[in-house]
Amino acid sequence: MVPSESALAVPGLDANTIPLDVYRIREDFPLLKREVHGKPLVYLDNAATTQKPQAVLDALMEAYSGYYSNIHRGVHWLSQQATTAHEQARRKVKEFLNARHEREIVFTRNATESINLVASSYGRAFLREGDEILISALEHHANIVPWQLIGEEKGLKLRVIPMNDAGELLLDEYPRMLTEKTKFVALSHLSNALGTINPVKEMIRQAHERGIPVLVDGAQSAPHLKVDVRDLDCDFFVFSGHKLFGPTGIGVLFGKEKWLDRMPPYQGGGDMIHYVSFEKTYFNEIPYKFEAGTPHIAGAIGLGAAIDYVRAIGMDAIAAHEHELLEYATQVVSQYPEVRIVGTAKNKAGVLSFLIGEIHPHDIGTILDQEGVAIRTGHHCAQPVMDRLGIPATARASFAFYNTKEEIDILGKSIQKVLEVFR
Ligand code: C6P
Repeated sequence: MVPSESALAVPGLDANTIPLDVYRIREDFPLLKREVHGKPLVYLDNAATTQKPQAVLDALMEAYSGYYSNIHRGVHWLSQQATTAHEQARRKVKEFLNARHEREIVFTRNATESINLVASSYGRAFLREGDEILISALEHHANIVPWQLIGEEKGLKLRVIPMNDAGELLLDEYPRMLTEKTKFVALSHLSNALGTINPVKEMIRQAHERGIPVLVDGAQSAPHLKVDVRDLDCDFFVFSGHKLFGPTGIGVLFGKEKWLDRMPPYQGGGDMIHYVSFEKTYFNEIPYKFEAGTPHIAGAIGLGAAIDYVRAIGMDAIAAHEHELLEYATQVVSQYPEVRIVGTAKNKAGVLSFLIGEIHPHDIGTILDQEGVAIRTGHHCAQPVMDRLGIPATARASFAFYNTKEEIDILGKSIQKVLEVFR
């Protein structure tokens, strides 16, 4: 098959990317077949969470009905089956991210917990009063508040790389902000509020030139772009299973072995120990040192199935399809002079934030819902982004590989409805 033109237009994508068969793929998602308010569901809230393919639902069912047991504990057959499946999932995550070793993959609840783990553990071990942490103006609250918490405890200063009105970071400012006081950089890879893709590889290179470690918040990038933590050379990378077509309650922290080895445990309890006495406890090796208590066993297995699923489609094909949807949606909503797109970075992924005249985004969301169109409205847990742009909220359509151009046409017609209601 010949790649479509827009597949070729995506920066950094392989020109031989084969377009995906969206109508075939949709058959794999039971929920996409349902109706809402008597209309076919148009699910455009994928930045909040994603729908699950049958393969993930089957893997969950199989985990609970076929070999469910606690892991790392039992000599019995079931426990060994469950342990093997759980550790296989870790291997799939390792391969998905191109990490060097399974030891670098810690299972958490979600991206938020992964960032909290790093802020708390790395912060306690390595950060001192007066040190500075550098984040960006585009961060989700999950990559702001954990740093404020450890910052208050240890007397750290949070500094913020500014952005322009299009939602692009001011990259000329960035190297100037990396001073001898900067001891950690934490950056979102893809902004959930505006869709901006940050040039994290180059930003990591500049931080590393000065010996500063970098965490990448990949909550939005891992499901939509090909991620290679070795190529990025990031020290930490986090994402959530539920945004990657996997279950809720399972997340990932990738950390370079050299850091995870030296960082203290985040939580104490079972499984994270090697030996416990009342006098002293010896901790387990990584990654188990960071996985206290019974984990979300089926969740990890379901995430493994989701990774198999997206890899079978191909991350390049996914990125190309979503890029095409974003371009088409931008064109469709731009027909309405009342629509203002919020976030116009040159390098953007499948997030379209917009306003319609003076209409409150919640009203937009409510009218769209009546048409069967699910979008998110509000500040998207990125209030500083809204403050910077001088707006309280946006309406946000966010795309996944199972969305179609027909669905975007319905979004367009629904915007027309909003205009008619408020005219
Ligand atoms: N953004 C959105 O609608 P959790 O909740 O831990 O799975 O993900 C947190 C998170 C961290 N970073 C970024 C860039 C994110 O977008 C999110 C989650 C959702 O935009 C829910 S607020």
